[in-house]
Amino acid sequence: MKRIFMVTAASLMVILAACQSEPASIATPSGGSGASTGALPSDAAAVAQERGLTPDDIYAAVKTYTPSGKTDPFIMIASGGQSGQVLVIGVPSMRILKVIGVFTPESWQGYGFGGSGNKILAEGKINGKDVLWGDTHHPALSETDASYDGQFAFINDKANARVAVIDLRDFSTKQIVKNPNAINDHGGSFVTPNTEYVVEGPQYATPIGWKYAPLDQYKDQYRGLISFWSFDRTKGRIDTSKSFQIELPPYWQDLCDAGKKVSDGWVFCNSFNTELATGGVESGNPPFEAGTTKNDTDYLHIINWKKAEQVVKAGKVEQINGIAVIRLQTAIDEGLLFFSPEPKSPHGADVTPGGEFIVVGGKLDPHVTIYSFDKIQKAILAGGFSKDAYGVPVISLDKSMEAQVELGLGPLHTVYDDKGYAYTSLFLDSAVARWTLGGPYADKHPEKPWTLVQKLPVQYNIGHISAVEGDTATPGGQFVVALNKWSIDRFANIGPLMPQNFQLVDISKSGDQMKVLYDMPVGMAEPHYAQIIKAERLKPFQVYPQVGWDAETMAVDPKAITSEAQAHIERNGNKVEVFMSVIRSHYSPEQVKVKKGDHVIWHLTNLERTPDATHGFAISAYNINLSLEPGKTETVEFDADQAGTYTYYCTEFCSALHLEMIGYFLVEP
Ligand code: CUK
Ligand code: CUA
Repeated sequence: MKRIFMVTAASLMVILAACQSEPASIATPSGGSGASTGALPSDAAAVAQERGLTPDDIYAAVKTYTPSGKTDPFIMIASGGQSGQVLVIGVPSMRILKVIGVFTPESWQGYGFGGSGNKILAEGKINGKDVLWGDTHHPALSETDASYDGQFAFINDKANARVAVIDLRDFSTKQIVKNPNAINDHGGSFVTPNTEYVVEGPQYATPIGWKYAPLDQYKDQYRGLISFWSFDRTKGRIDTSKSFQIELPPYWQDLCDAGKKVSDGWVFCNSFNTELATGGVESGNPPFEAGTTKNDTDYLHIINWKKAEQVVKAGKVEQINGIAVIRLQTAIDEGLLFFSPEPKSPHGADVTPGGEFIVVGGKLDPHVTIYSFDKIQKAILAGGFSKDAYGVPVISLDKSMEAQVELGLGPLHTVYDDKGYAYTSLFLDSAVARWTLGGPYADKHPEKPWTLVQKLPVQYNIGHISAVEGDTATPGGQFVVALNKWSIDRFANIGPLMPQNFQLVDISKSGDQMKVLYDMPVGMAEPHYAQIIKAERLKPFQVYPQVGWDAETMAVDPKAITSEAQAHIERNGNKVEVFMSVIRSHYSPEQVKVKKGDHVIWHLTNLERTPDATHGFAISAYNINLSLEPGKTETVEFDADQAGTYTYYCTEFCSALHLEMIGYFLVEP
C-alpha cells in the first residue's frame, strides 16, 4: 500500500529548507560545499512525482544521501553474526565499507589462505581442532575514560567462547583467544572504561573446563563463569597471564555492561534460568522455554571487578587451565558479587552515560527496570541481605530500583543520546521506544522523567539497537540503527532465506519526531549488536607505514626485502626460500622452480607506496591466496607436495597490465 502524494516543487523546497537547518555535522563531515537549496530543480520534483515519493520519503532521501566523493560522518562496527566476521558500515549512507574476517577465513583479505591469518585462526583451535566459523554477537570498541578512542575493536564468538582483537589501524584481526574454561559465551565482548579488561560473560552453564558431568548434577557441577581479559594496549593483545575469571552460579548470565563514571569498577549482567532448568522435553520435563521462565524474577548480577583485581593480586584464586579463577565462595566472602531481582526473563543490562543507572529489559514483561547504582551501594553498605541458593547476597528490588517504565511488548536492549532520552528495542512490538531518563538527565528534555515519548514501528522483530556512541559517556544523538531480525516484505523476494534489516532512524529532533530513514539489507548472517563511532576518532593507515610491514606484529619484518634488486631465491637442501617483490605490474622472480617434496618458504613484499595499490597473490591448486596492501609483507610456508605446472597471479585488478602480473611455479616430479 503506497501512499501517493502530489509532491510539488514548493513542498520539496520546504523539506529541503528544513534539512538545511540541521547541524552541519549531520549533513556532511567535510563541510564547505556551500550547497544552495534556494531553488529545487524541476526535474527532481518530476522524479519524486513519478516515483510516488512522499514528503517523508524525500526528507529521508536528503537526510541519508551521501554525494559521490563525500564520506560518512559515522562508522558502524557491526557483528557479522554466523558469518564469523565483523562489518564496517558508513552511517548514514549505510554502505558496507569492509567485511573483516575474524573467526572465519576471508579470501578477499587473504585471511586464512596461507598468510599470517592462518596463525591467528589457529589460536582459535579448540582441543587442537580447527573451528573455522563463529557466531559473533557483540562488538566492543576500545574506550578511554568511557568514550570510544578509535584504536581497537573486540568481538565474541558465542558458539565457542572465543574473543578476538581487531586493530583499527588497519581494520584487521590480530588475535583470537579461546576461553579454556567455557564452551560458549554471550555477555561479551564489552570493555571497562579504559579498556583495562575485555569482558566475556557466560551463557549456558557447563562444568568449568567443559568437562563431562551428567545433567542430574547440574546444581553442583555446572557453573557460570565471567572472564576479564586483560588488554595490553601497547602490544595490542589480550594478556591471558594477567586475566582472571569469576565463578558464578549456573544461572544463564546473559548481557553485561561495565559501569562507568560514578559506577566505574563494576560490571552488571542480567541473567535467566534461575530455575536451573535442564530441559528434557523428550522425557516429560517442561521444555526449556517453559522451564526457564517459571520464576517471576531472575537476578541482576552486580560484580565489583576492581575489588576482584585485588583478590587476584592477593592470590586468592585457583589456576584452572592456565587462568586465575576466583571461586564462587571466595567471590561471596570477599564481597565481589551481589544479586538483585529482575522481572521475568530479562534481557540486556545497559548503563546510562554517566553510570548512574542500569536499565534491564523485561523481555516477557512490558517494563524496563531501572536500577540505581547509588541505591545499590547504599544497600551493600547497609548489609542484612537475603541469600540465593548458593549463598550470594540478594539486594531486594525495592532497595535497588529507581523506576520502571512501561514501554510495550518484549523490551530487550537500550541505548542513549545527548538529549536525555533512552531508546529501547521492543522485539514483540517491532518498535523502537524513546523514553525519558530521570535523575541528572531530567532537565535535558521537556517531558516528564521516566515516561514513554514515542514508539516507532520498525520492520520487523528488532533485536539490538545501536545509537551514535550511544553506549558511552558521550552519546551523539543523530541516529539510531534498529537491527531487525526479520525483513519479510521490505526487499525483493530472493527466496526463503531473507536478509536482516538494518533500519536507520532519525533521532535528531526531540519529542515524538523519530523517523525511519533507510532500510539496509544484510544478506550474509544475523548480526546482533553494533556500535557507531564518529569517523573523526579513527586514524587508520592509508598505506602501511614502511615497506616490509608485517601486519600481524605491526612492525617491519626483518626478513622482508625492500627493493626489487633484493629479490632472490635461496636453496638449502630441500628447503627453498623465495624473497619476492611485488609492484605494478610484475612479481620478481617470475619463475619459481622447485622439486616435489621441497619445503617452500615464500616471502612477498608489496613495494608500493600509493594508496589502494593492493596486489593479490594466488597459487592455483595450493589453497594459497594473499592480499598485499601497499607496504605489506606476508610469508607463506608449505610443502610442494604436488608435482606439476602451476601459475601464480595477481587477484586485484591493479593496473592496465594486471593480467600480465603472473608467474610460473614449477614443481618437478
Ligand atoms: S543478544 Cu542478539 S538480540 Cu546476543 Cu545481544 Cu539480544
Ligand atoms: Cu597486481 Cu593485479
